[in-house]
Amino acid sequence: MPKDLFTAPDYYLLDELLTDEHKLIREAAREWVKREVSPIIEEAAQQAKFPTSIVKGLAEIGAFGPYIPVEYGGAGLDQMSYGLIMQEIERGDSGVRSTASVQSSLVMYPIWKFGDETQRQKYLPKLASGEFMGCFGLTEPNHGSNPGGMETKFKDMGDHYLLNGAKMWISNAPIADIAVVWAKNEQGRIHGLIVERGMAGFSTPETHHKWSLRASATGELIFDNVKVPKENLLPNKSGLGAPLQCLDSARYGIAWGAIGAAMDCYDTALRYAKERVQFGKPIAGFQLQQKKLAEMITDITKAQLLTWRLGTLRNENRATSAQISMAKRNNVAMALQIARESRQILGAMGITGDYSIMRHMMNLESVVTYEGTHDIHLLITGFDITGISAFN
Ligand code: TGC
Ligand code: FAD
Repeated sequence: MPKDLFTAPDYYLLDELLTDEHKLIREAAREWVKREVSPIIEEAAQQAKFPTSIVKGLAEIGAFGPYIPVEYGGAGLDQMSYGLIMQEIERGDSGVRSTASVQSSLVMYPIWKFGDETQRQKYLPKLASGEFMGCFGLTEPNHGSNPGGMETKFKDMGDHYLLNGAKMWISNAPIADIAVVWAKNEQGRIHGLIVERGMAGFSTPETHHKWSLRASATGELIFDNVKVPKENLLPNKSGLGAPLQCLDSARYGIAWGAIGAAMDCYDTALRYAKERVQFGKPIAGFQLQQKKLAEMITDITKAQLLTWRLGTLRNENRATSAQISMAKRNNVAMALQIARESRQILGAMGITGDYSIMRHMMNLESVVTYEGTHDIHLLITGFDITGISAFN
């Protein structure tokens, strides 16, 4: 892979809206991605291998629990900083951002928000340092967009719970030390349970042959009469709203992350278009290519503004779930469109691993599906503005 020459576009001078601390945090993440991710990520994706070497660095730049309080090992940062870190990581690769999203928003967040003090002390510092990796089991073979129908269940056996069922499409599953698993009790109420690797009857087979997120490990979670200690139930929130609240935090990070992937594709295509000569002049001089590039920077700028405002609302604890859905949906679709257009600007070179664009494009096919599909987020907006649910 050629040297990473990334320069971030800031067409509307949005840096002026950030504090010096935000810019320092972003620069640290940006430099780390250039140094540690860019040189190895293409090979990891080609080999379909999660690059374990990056775990320590992710912890060091604060990507594991950016907003989790320092007393639990988190970085104690605000929501804008969290977003900026996700943007920079996904500029490198959506799969690496997935690893960080899952660890932070889908594992540390529920333990912090819905766990008791013993659970927080036991797990959060180890997750923040990367000593423990976690995963989040909501989706099942028969229940993706409709997680409320889940079949995974647990039974109260007096001194422990007995867990049975299966989850699939679980990011980090093959490398996880713990899993936050959503399952129904005998009354049909959804609860979160912490399942640890090594518990008898618990296995995490890897999902192979993905054309997308190849540098992220995906797998199943199988529970065959797993005895889960009672102290591993998250006591402070139950019902479908609990996992959905975690998803709000992760979807917010994805809204930022998608901008990173889009910026990388745009920056690569712009540089290439200025250098590639056809018919005696750089292809950047042809109107059709300028249209593509001009529309890209317009769409990136709109997404940056949307997301900056969402970050401000999140910092004030005023962002609604529907606002987060709108940003996740808009920004991922925007990034996917930019990846496709950028790929065309590079012609045949665009399909090779010499450039990051095709990898981003394939990754974004997962990002547009997970954490709520493009269509589901549209229906969430539809529900929000009409008051009528079109889900069922
Ligand atoms: P519905 O009846 O609307 O809601 C059930 C309860 O949940 C509450 N609620 C929320 N609470 C917090 N945050 C949200 N975003 C919430 N949305 C809804 C709601 O108020 C209600 O509470 P209560 O007290 O009245 O019971 O639920 P529904 O069954 O009709 O479904 C709604 C729907 C379709 C929007 C939801 O289920 C959904 O979002 N589906 C998409 C599923 C999804 O996003 N799965 C993601 C799996 S994890 C993943 O993909 C990780 S990839 C990570 C990576 O690699 O980066
Ligand atoms: P389905 O729900 O079967 O949907 C199929 C199609 O039907 C979609 O286009 C959808 O929009 C549409 N559709 C469904 N319902 C409606 C409706 N009511 N109205 C209109 N259209 C509808 N899950 C986890 O729990 N944890 C993870 O860590 C995780 N990581 C993932 C990693 C990867 C790489 C991928 C690809 C997925 C991951 N997922 C994870 C699962 C992901 O969240 C689901 O794939 C997603 O929620 C969609 O579910 P589904 O694939 O079963 O699609």
